Amino acid sequence: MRLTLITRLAIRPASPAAPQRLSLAALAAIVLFGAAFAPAQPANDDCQDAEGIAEFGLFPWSNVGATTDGVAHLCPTISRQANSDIWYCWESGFDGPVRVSTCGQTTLDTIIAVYDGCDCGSPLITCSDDACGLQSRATFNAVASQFYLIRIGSFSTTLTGSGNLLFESGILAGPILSPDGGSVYYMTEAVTWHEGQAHAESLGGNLVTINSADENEFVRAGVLRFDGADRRGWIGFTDQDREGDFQWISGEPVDYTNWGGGEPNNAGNNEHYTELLGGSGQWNDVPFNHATTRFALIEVLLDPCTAPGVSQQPAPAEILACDGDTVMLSAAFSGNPAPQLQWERAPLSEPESFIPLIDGVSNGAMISGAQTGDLTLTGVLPADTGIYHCLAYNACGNVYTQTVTLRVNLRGDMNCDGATNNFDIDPFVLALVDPVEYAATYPGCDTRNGDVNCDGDFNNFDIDPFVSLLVGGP
Ligand code: 2F8
Ligand code: CA
Repeated sequence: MRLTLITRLAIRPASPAAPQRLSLAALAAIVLFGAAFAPAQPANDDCQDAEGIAEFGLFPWSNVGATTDGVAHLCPTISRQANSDIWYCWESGFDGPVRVSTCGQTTLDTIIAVYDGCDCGSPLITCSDDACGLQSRATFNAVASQFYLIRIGSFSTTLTGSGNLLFESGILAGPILSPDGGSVYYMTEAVTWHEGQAHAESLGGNLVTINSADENEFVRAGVLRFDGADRRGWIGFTDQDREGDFQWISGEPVDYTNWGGGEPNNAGNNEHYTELLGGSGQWNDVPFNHATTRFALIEVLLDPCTAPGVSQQPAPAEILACDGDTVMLSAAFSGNPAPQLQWERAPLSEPESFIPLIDGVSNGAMISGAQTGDLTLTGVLPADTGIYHCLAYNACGNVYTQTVTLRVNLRGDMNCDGATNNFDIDPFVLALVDPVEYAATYPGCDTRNGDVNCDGDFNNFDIDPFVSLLVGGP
């Protein structure tokens, strides 16, 4: 503006009566006046000064006083500069389609562009000119914690203004569970069929595959017209690979079609993508970038619920431990959804009486992982002797692992009276020198109680540790 005034002043013929001094004074005054009242340049006028914003919500902006610094042409569909552009660096907190718009948020005729990253020069993802009157709305697939440059400008080369930038989920409907429970549907806004398919993939699915008249009607009435509004929607049916050979982008077999009369007709020789008409429910082939917005009808197949199965059994089936040992039992399971787990224990004398274990101290052993695949018993004692198994359960069923019988011997308790003391000396010697006589004298008693050094064998190497145990030595 100031330059324009100076230029006009310069080319205006000077009045012969006006001394040069006055012209200079006038010029200075105008320059000062202009400087005082020129609109301030927005702090985020230039790309490198993009303002950081995050998450969904409304963000006020003004491009009054902004200069134009972005590339001249945005999208192939908009042969127009985003004039007086200002910049934001938006961090997504969302995985999936996101809408950024000025719709209903300004009276200025806007253009919006979205770039993949906040480095100036990041590649363009998408842009929008008139999506809702003269205002703009761009929908793109965002990844949580990723950054995106957002550029807002005027369509006009002279007009600027202010308003809000609205970030919201691009999912307009859904998830909507299918009647058979096998999939969920979503609807997002999409300008092209390919953008719609990209939205679908970001949600883990595809543009919808329709396998029956019932599904066609459910998608038409329950998804495309979920709020009653009449629309047209993209479905995942395309002959992009071979003219006339329509296939589902999901790869599912073609077992149902609902073409309108005379369709598909490949009008103009470039109709390779299919729309579902919200009124009749019939299908029509159209170009991928059909000028009027088509909404993306998306289907995400749900994994079928499966009962748990044991993929790793705890082993071995018999464990002999010494008191004080750490014992680990590991199991793994299949199943969808992932099953919940619970280790249980039954006494040897009542092998059916399982009691769930919880993390903490039980029978003297420190227990952890009682509700995970890995049960750890730290510092086991004879009282931890028992039968162990793990229960896995989900909404579709349950399964038990095989059992593991754990025996924890009391070191040196050779007469099996539950204590280690001097009364164990004679049976200890007897067990070493005459195991048969020992078994006859102490029926049910296990010579492995004599494995005091806990090396897996009962032999002469256990004598010194046994003596130490009795006298309270190391
Ligand atoms: O008459 C059916 C015919 O109508 C239009 O073409 C004139 C449709 N094209 C678009 O909507 C772009 C055809 O797909 C449709 O077959
Ligand atoms: Ca057609």
